[in-house]
Amino acid sequence: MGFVKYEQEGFVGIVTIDRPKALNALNEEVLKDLEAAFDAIDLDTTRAVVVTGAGKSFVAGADIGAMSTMTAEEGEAFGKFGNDIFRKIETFPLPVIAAINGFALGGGNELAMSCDIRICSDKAVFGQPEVGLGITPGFGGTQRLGRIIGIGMAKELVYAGYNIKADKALEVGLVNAVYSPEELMPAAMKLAGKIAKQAPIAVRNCKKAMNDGLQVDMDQAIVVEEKLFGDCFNSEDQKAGMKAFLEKGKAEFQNK
Ligand code: CO8
Repeated sequence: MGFVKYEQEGFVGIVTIDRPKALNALNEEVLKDLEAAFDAIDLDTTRAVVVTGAGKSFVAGADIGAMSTMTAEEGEAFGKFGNDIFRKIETFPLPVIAAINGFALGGGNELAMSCDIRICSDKAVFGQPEVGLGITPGFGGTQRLGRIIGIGMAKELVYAGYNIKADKALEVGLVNAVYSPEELMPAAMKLAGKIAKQAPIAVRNCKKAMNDGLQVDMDQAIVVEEKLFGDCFNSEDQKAGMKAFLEKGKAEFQNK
């Protein structure tokens, strides 16, 4: 995992894209390392994950040098390669927080959007500049941006290809909060820590219910929720959480 670092602090995993010389641009190797980092996460001992970038960039996009000589078939295959990994992150059983420390352009914004929650530093810059390179977004940008910020603003950003700063990203709902660079990781860890204190099976079921429900109509979506709600009652943590409430205490959840 040369281009991706993994650290664990308590129940929180920290994945850092680490190719600062190229502003953490995503080539096949970086993407493979990113996938390997997620594959290695221990679901018994981890309850939330934070993704960030080393240096002044989150991820400045897919590697333009690597893409520059691709054929149509190779381009499609590279798109699928990245999409499969980003979909793995989007459907990863645990909540994933993107702590966006700098440039989140093209594939970088797409990586951030495959995470559940985005927070950023006031130095962050977002955009889908692909049309300026003669391509469409290829790691989910044409699909996720409209779902997150609404299709009207998404079309403006994708067609015009201009970048936006952190304050605008907050205004359009691309990020939930903006911090100074020094405050960003502590804020990400605090939020991850709050998530990690909740009943882990319930949190995982919430993620699955919210993600899966978005794929189907409301009648089916409600059934998705009912099943995952019901499933929580198989857990010891449901019993512990409710017992603690009734006894005016606080449960220490066991992820069981
Ligand atoms: N790919 C490859 N190298 C990159 C990339 C990138 N996306 N971004 C930066 N780098 C490299 C630069 O080439 C430079 O390398 P070197 O030092 O060897 O010259 C180094 O990183 C530092 O970059 P700069 O000197 O340009 O740094 P600045 O601070 O002056 O500028 C910017 C920073 C504004 C971020 C600038 O680097 C930039 O515009 N980068 C490109 C951003 C971009 O267009 N990203 C979108 C790429 S397309 C994409 O992501 C499509 C995703 C879907 C793919 C689907 C596959 C088919």
